[in-house]
Amino acid sequence: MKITVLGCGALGQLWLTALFKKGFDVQGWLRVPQPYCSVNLLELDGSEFNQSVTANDPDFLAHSDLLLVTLKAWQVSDAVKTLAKKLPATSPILLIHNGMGTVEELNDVTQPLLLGATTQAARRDGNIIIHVANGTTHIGPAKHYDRDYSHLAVTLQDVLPDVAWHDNIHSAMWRKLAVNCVINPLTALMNCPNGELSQHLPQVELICAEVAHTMAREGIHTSTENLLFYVTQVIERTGENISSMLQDVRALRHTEIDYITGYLLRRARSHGLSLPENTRLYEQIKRKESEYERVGT
Ligand code: KPL
Repeated sequence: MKITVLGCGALGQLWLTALFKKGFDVQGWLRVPQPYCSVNLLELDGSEFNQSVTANDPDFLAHSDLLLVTLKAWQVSDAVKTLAKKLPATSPILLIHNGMGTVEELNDVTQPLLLGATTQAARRDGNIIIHVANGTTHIGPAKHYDRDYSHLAVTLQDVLPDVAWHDNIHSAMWRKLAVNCVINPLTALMNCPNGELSQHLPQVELICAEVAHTMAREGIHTSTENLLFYVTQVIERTGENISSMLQDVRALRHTEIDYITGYLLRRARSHGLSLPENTRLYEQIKRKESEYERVGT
């Protein structure tokens, strides 16, 4: 099985390593084309994986059975549209990123789209990627397809466990969205590790209530208590983590806010709902981003 991994950041290198070690024919795809991408991963058992992997080979792409996309949400649409022109029409594209809304941007893509939400944790430290914690990757079809792709979960489970298949992935995506709507903007604004949010539970609850309200309108069964319980568990389990949004803000990079809180607000608006707490957080992050993006241009 030939697999192209689009995006060679922390999550991309984690998958490239796992796929390579299992003997898959794999290549990376970098934004700035290069014939090889260097994969340097510090694994959970303390061992290091250093390997140069083929990259940006259009012929390899044209024969790939799967395109695994590990880019940031805001990079997905342009990059996938370009690669989809060369990928076989029947090869699925699996999108694993924070937030939602990229599927709507990829309406013209003919390949089947699969969505993934993961709790695998990896971060960059200089030139090395550290696999911080194992987790579960939930995957499933973005739309209804006549063909069944659940065999992919079986294949990927053997590569980087755990991988779970969902015929209806949307509730898993929304639960992850709830986590990101709470942890990402709050930690980015308070400049703190995830665990510190356990001291701000009233605000966490307000955000969860607004997400639960919107989810109910989307037809997804949940409650504020249920989301609050789930989100506080993630806050505890990832207590030492610096969230991806805080990392982006510290590095003066564009954040995924438009696909996290922004997506939530767009869905809420379509149901005639207003979400004051999430709107405030969204505006604060956009303001922060525009301050450094204006300076950078
Ligand atoms: O997904 C994450 C992120 O940082 O983007 C969480 C789950 C919040 C872990 O830090």
